[in-house]
Amino acid sequence: MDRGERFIDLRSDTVTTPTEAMREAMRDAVVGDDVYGEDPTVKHLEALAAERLDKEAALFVPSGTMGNQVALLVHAARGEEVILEENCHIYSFEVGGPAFLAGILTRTLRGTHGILDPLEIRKAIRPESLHTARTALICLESPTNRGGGTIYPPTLLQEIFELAHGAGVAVHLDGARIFNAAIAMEVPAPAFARWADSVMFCLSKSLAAPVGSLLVGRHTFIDRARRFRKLLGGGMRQAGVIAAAGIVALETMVHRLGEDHDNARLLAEGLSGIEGIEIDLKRVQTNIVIFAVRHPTITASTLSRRLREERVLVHQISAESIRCLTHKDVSRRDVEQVLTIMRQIITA
Ligand code: TLP
Repeated sequence: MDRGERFIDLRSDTVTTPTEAMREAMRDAVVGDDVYGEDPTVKHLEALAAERLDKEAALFVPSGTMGNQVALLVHAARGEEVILEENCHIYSFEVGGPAFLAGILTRTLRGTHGILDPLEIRKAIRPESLHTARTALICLESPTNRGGGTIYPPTLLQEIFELAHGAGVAVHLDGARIFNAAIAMEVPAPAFARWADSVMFCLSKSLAAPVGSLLVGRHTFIDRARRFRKLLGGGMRQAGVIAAAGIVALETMVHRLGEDHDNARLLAEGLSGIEGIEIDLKRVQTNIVIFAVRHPTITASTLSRRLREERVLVHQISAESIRCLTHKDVSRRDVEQVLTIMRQIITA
């Protein structure tokens, strides 16, 4: 079981390193100044992203966080309200961006493993009144992060989109891992994207590009988003160097995501047989595995620490819970090793 210095890193799929093909594409990228709109590789990536999600246009942004925050800035004016799930990334893990940057009110609802109920959304949309903030936007996250990789099926997205539009409210989809959802549900990504006015997805998570995310939507939306990206300092110059890796990511890394999902399932099923570990196997639909440690002598933090000593990295997300993500730098054999190590730690 000697892995030398190598860690099995299950903290996130953000830790993936670029492939050789990405590095080559980066070296050979034809570039220009993208703030002048002169970088052909960025343009190519943006066109490809729009095409892959069947939207009119796309904007390359440095991170998922910037993509989401730019979307909020476009969709909602100061003092307006946005409805979101209480554990979603935009609300919980973007440093208070909605308040700090956009000056908007956040109306959080509790979902089931991150998935919102359309009836609750309907109730939360405010009728027009002189006294209240206008509900401007609903943000959905799919696959969910803290929900454990759960997915909004297209029919549910459609229901929410139609009720939102009926009330004059826009929908933004944080689809950081939208291609994981597409592969897991065996539907094309546009089947999700069509039910949102804007979608953000990441290149630097399970698709393994080193940097970058895309925001997609209508031309009018992207034109406004470009201004806010500049305002937030996200106007990048010879960004074709990183966009080139993103093109390779979209062209070569989507089809292999099923492998990560199989490995996540293997991990989850193995964990379910270990004493003191509680896991809901139904929640494991993509590459995310969240489990609770409820053991008489071992806590989640002891387990994380012991795993680190054995060169396995996980992400402890609460006093009891641990999150693991599978990705292209974690093999089936790695998962088997992790399970063996976990059993050893727990039975020791
Ligand atoms: N998630 C990261 C970290 O924030 C924890 C991770 O390791 O999962 N939306 C979703 C659903 C995300 O999971 C993330 C990142 C983002 C947005 C933000 O993307 P970045 O990190 O590129 O700003």
